[in-house]
Amino acid sequence: MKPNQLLHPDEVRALFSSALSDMYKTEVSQYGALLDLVSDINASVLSEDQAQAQPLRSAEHLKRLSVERHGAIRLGSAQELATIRRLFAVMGMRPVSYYDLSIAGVPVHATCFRPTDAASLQRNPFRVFTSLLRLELMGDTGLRERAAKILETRDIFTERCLELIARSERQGGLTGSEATAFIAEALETFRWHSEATVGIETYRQLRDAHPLIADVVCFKGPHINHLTPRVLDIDEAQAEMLRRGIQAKDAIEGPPPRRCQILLRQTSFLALEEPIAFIGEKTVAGTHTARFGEIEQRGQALTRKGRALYDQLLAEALEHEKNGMPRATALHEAFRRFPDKPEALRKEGLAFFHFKVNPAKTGSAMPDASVDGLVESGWLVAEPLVYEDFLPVSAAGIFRSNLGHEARDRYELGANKEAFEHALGSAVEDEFALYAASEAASLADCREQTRMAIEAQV
Ligand code: OOG
Ligand code: NI
Repeated sequence: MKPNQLLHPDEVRALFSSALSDMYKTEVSQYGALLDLVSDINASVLSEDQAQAQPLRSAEHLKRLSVERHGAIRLGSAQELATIRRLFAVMGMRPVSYYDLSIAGVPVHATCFRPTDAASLQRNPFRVFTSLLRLELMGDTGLRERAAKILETRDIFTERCLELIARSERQGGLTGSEATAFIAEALETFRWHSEATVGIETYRQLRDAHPLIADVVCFKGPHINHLTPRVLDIDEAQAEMLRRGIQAKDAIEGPPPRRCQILLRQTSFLALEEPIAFIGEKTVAGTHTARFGEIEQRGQALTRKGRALYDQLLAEALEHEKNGMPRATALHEAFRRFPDKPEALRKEGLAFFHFKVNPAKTGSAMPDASVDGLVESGWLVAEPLVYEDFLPVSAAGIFRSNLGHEARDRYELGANKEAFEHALGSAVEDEFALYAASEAASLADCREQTRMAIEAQV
């Protein structure tokens, strides 16, 4: 490669994701143990469960699975969010979806930065759940103003990082050596700091208001708080965590176990209590809990209609749970009404698919039939399209189980997508539109392939 040739953003993202994973391994030893556990389970699923393994067997998909991670950070100000958007853009990651967690008593709203086109997702699907603290939800105005003042004085990006972001924007990318420098500088933003920027009294007051506020406000930067590998069998992962002495949270978030996996199921182990030096009139030793481990299993993306049904059934299950039914039974009961066969998901328009031409049929003209007709006559193979996003109720459950904070009621002020997008400096993308476009592109590819095969014969 020529020294001044620009690297593809997918390449920068793959390098960054791997560097972040290496840094986190040295910071949190349990993370390494989690990666081992997940790779053991994935290997055994791939060798034993043919049905699950089939669509994942292709070399492409396996490559993606072995590097697949998501992380999470929590930011304190509009300025920080706007700059992180520019930082992630260098790596081809764009903000998708708006998540309001105030409904679950967590004073943040969020988006997910991720690659959006199929080829980039395939190369490296690294994504970061990025939340912004909503100080306006704090009742105590005095404390709110103090928190805002503390946040105003910090700069979570290095000078050099800001320069390289601007350079990438000017040049339309970074060269290999610039990308190496950029990754090293960007890692500084995600690094853990064992020294707080405030004294222990301030920390305690903020933590009493909400542990999340203390986590965001009292440190030099938005330390990455978990990195999550993707597992193929989360029930097995949950059992194995307990067998290996990892203290997993008591229930898996998301849909119940099913034949056709949908959306996202997640479990985590509890946050670590870590030593911190609090800098006041004199330095005081204390602790802070923020970082935890998480594992996820990704299923099929749902259409708007499918998602509405999911939300409705989940709400019903939570209602049963409130009335004393165990979570697993409540989910099982409620989700009886969610079809669990690929044909039903497709025919009822509940889920998105990736279509492929059946290799046995290439070379003859594809009939001009409906998609259902083409699948039924064996022309098209419908594979599930992977869900690439997050679920707000699950995310709130993950937040809560790791903040050591009792569930509180929703905040009075509800969602405020406009304020979030204003802070971000752009609109967030609509996940449903992205899945629909991806499905449509796969169909267009199928038509193009059969057309070309026939032309080649003539
Ligand atoms: C983010 C929690 C949400 C997920 O996977 O849903 C999340 C956080 O604790 O900052 O990571
Ligand atoms: Ni997570």
